[in-house]
Amino acid sequence: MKKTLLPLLTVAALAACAPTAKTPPSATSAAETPAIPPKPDYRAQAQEFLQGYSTEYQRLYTQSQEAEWRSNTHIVAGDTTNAAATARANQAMAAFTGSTENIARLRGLLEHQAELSELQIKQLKAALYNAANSPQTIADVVTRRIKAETAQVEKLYGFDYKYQGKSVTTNDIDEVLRKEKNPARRQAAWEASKAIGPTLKEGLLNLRDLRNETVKALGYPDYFTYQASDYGLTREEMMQLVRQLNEELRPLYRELHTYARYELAKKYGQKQVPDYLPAHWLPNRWGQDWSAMVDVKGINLDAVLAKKGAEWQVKQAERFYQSLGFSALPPSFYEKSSLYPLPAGVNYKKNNHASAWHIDLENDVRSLMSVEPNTEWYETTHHELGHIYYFLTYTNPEVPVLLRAGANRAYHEAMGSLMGLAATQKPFLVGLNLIPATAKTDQTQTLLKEALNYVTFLPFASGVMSEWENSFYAENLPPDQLNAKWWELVKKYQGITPPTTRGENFLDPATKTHINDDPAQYYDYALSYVILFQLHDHIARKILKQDPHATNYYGSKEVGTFLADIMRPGASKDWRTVLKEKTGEDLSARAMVDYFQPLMAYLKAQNKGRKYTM
Ligand code: X8Z
Ligand code: ZN
Repeated sequence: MKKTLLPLLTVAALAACAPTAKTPPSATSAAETPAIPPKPDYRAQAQEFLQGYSTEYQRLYTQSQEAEWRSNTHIVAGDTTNAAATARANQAMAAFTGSTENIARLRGLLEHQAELSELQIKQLKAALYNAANSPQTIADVVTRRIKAETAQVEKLYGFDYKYQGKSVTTNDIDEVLRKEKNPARRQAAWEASKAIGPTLKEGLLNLRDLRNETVKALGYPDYFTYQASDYGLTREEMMQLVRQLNEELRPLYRELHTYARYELAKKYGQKQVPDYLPAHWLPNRWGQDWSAMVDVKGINLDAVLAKKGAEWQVKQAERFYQSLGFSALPPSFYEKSSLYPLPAGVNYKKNNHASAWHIDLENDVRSLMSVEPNTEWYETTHHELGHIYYFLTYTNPEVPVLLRAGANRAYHEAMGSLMGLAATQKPFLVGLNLIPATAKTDQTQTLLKEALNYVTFLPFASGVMSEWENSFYAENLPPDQLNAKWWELVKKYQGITPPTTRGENFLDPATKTHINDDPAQYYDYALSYVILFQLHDHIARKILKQDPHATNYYGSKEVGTFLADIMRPGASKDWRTVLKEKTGEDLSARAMVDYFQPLMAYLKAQNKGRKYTM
């Protein structure tokens, strides 16, 4: 999802819960003792304030998103028109959300929480959280940050990747990493993908200072703490949570790591099995998803999708959501989205990373993707439509504009990833006639392929990414240790090493788009995977009464209702309450660990006699 600012507010719901003010007695006769001044009606005041605030917020948010959309879909080298317009729109937004007057009003009203409704308090807090990202007491810092952010995005998505002397897209590089067997060509592609890093270094260091300085004005010690506070957690609590998740998945990861080292050494004809996985051996630029390593006989989804085409994938994902009872996407989704790679020869570029946008916090929803017909984009399409259906579902009169967001950010990421998992399970594929019912498939290989996707992701997301950003923002990681720290973490958590020494002349973390434009919140994805398996476990066992490893959600209105009930309140309901009510559990890796447990025995047998290095 595009995670810029938080949502805003509609007022119908509030109006319903705000009691009418008792009219105070007005005139007093001169002879009487002076009347006690009427007690202020804070609920009515908050209501009035929120109404005006939300209308303006929504207007400015829409303008900012429209400008950002243009900046992300039409990047013309050397042309700063879009960047300037985006910076202007974002500054207007910042001037409003961070205005001294608004901050004072928000704080003033929050001093009377006892007299406000829960929904009002939530909205006021959301507005104050937004204010902390743009406090106008330090307007010059905010202005510089907005300019620096816009410039960084242009650099990031305007970069000309070169492989074998030719300009290539990141889709092209990813394809080489998924398919190429020659280690030298793999290494060249991997290195090509990292060439962008150094170009982003100065901008990123500047952004660190500006982001940290911005949030300090409202009392957050650093930007990482600010982002974690959106979950109601301190930085330390967030780090403790992600470290714990990582620990819980570690035994399984250790087996997968050992398995992959030996299998890939065989595949690339290497006699010596390395202790750590060479980064360029893996089918992903960051080693965050290894699933392309394994082909499951009988389920060659890539081949099926290649025949169906990219557009079919998007429509099929929509049909899946519709089958659960969600509406068809609004026609404007197809008219305004940018779903496929740009045609060859155009003189502009676009953001190459998938995202979903809630442009006006109403029904103008769009996705920015470069969908190609393959399994990775098939899952990503389901992921992005998850965001889109979340947007559409909490766009309802009960949810004030300021609370049109996920129960937390991880829920927003979980919905579509859950559907992506469901859309690859065998009974689902058979039900859609994508594979024959008679196809003989190996359950263990299927589970292995899934583990190489979901389990291998955790050390990257909760380990490398979260630890690096924590260190970068909160521990002031020195500029001459940025890459060293990255590779130290990659070795420790993922057990991966680079093909050659990566000194400080490189900046490999910056090759991950989120480091630049979705900062200090990558743990969202780690948490989302954990939530995803909690939801899936509940759906499979309690709703569908199916084995979680072999489900078919298609057409189940009950599953649709379950998911829509989570989506509908947006951020107006506490995320812990939602999970407890819907699954009976607190946040935990229990379901994820259980799901992959059957693989342990297989991997241990495969790895018998092999050297473990982690
Ligand atoms: O960034 C994304 C989505 C967009 S919200 C495609 N994901 C993470 C990534 O690509 O690094 C989905 C899973 C992990
Ligand atoms: Zn997402």
